[in-house]
Parts: sequence; structure tokens; C-alpha cells
Amino acid sequence: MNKYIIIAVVIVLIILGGLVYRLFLLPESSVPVVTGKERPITIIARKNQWLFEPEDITVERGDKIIATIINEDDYDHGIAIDAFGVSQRMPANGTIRVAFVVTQAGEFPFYCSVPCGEGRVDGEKRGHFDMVGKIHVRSIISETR
Ligand SMILES: [Cu+2]
Repeated sequence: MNKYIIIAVVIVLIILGGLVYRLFLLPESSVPVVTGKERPITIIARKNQWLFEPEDITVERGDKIIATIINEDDYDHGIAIDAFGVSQRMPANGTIRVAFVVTQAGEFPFYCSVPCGEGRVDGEKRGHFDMVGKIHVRSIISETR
């Protein structure tokens, strides 16, 4: 057989394999979902508390999150949500706005991405590494088909 025919057959098989995987085997839960709905949320870094408030945020899968993030401290923080490609500096006494679409269901951590020191809050030691939270993304579509 002509080697070009063999190469063509192999390419067609690869493309067909990809199509079969995409249409029949790929789990619904891993396909990105976009609803077009906007969901405003507010996250506050409380003054000298080394915490984000709230630490747990529940949203619906596919929504566009418009996050207003307030830093009450006299020093910088940062906010990072690795799963959604968010990483922003939070200037001292400043407010930033971040928008992202939560295309996947699950629990996704967010955390302070700028070393911001430590201190005592009600006698307890708290600091940079305590500034963590979770975004819970609920699936509104069926996970089975
Ligand atoms: Cu920090």
C-alpha cells in the first residue's frame, strides 16, 4: 500500500477517535458550562484578622462571578483561585473587581497570594497562611445521561 494512504488512514482514525471520545465517552461533568448569568459576590479581608470573609462561597456552575474584593488592611494582600486562573494583588485599603466563569462543579480553594505577615487575634496566632477559603460550585445540570 502507498505510504500516503496509510498516513491518511491513520489521521482519519485519530480524528474519528477524538470525535467518538468527545461525543460519547467524555463525562458530562467535565464539559465546561456557561449559563450567561452574572453573580455578584463580595469578599473582605478583615482588618488585622488574616481571614477572608466569607470563607465559604456557594455558586451555581456556569455563572459568571463578579467578585468585589475589599482589603481593609494597611498592607497588601492577594487573591488567587488557581482553578479559574485568578491571581490579583489587593492593594492596602483598596477594592478590586475580578470576573471569572465557574465552568466546572466542585470545591475550589482560594488563598492569599501575597506574603502579608502575621499577628495575634484574640490571643491566637494568625497570619498569611490562614487566609484561605473555598468556592463551592453546585451543578445545576444532571451529571448523568
Ligand atoms: Cu497573605
